[in-house]
Amino acid sequence: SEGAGGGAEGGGGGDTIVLGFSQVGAESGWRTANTKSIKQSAEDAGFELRFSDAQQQQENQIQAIRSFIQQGVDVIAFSPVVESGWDTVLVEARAADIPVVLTDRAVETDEDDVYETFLGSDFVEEGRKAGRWLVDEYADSDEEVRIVELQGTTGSAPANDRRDGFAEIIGEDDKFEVIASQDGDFTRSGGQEVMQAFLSSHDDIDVLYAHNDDMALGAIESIEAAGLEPGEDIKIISVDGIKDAFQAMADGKINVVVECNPLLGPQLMDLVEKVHAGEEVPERVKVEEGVFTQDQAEEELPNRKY
Ligand code: GYE
Repeated sequence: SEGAGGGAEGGGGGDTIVLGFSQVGAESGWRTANTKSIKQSAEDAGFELRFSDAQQQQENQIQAIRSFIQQGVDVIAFSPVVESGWDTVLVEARAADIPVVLTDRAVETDEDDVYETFLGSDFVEEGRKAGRWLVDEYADSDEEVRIVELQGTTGSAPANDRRDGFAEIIGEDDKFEVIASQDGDFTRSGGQEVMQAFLSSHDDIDVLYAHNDDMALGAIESIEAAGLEPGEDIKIISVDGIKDAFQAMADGKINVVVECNPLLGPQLMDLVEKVHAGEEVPERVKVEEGVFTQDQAEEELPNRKY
């Protein structure tokens, strides 16, 4: 009854769980795979999904969440584009008694009990994995290693955490220096443009650390356009593990990819069902992930699911 209507009393009370989901956008291969996984899993679970794409704007997400509250959906899930600025709308959801599940990215909040659980990767650990690869790679050299960093969206959890985890590890040895670090917004075009700028202001870049594959792939275009060999003249570390990045790794253009799994749909639907039923769920649910290097790329490529 109430479930399918989509009117002001669209949610709660019907048999079908109505899930409002606010997605960040469609900025990367990771995100596309994540959206697909969420849509497919909602369908498989028999939920009614109300899906909203925020085009990477926080105000669009806040608007979508308010609209879900007004519709009276059963559960709200969202992937917060940035970490801060959510308190008001989260308090509104709490006041409406609608459970909230954070997916993929975390929030910073001073409020208690404004979300049930956070399902997502450990981005600090991903940054550390990137740093550990680099420390290993240069273990036999005392020379300075000059690094440029393509950061994800400013203020987003993965950008903050991947920066911090990486800095923590390379900070143990003075020879590593991040000579430039800038926001490429997790997009190919962002990566391409910022890398071009890096290349025009520095002629001695040893390593690129890109916070995601799309930016790394965009940067490769700029590196090649500058007459340099990606993976050789400039070593490239990336995060996510989309197929295109594995292809680039098999081609020798990316050196290492730290995996970040976007296929969160099944776990998310499981958590949604539980919070809807009022069951206890862990406050934090992490995703298991690996690290892949060039020698594994060819063999791993056909196994990649995103
Ligand atoms: O790494 C990037 C995407 O939040 C983990 O967002 C996600 C990140 C992912 O745009 O490709």
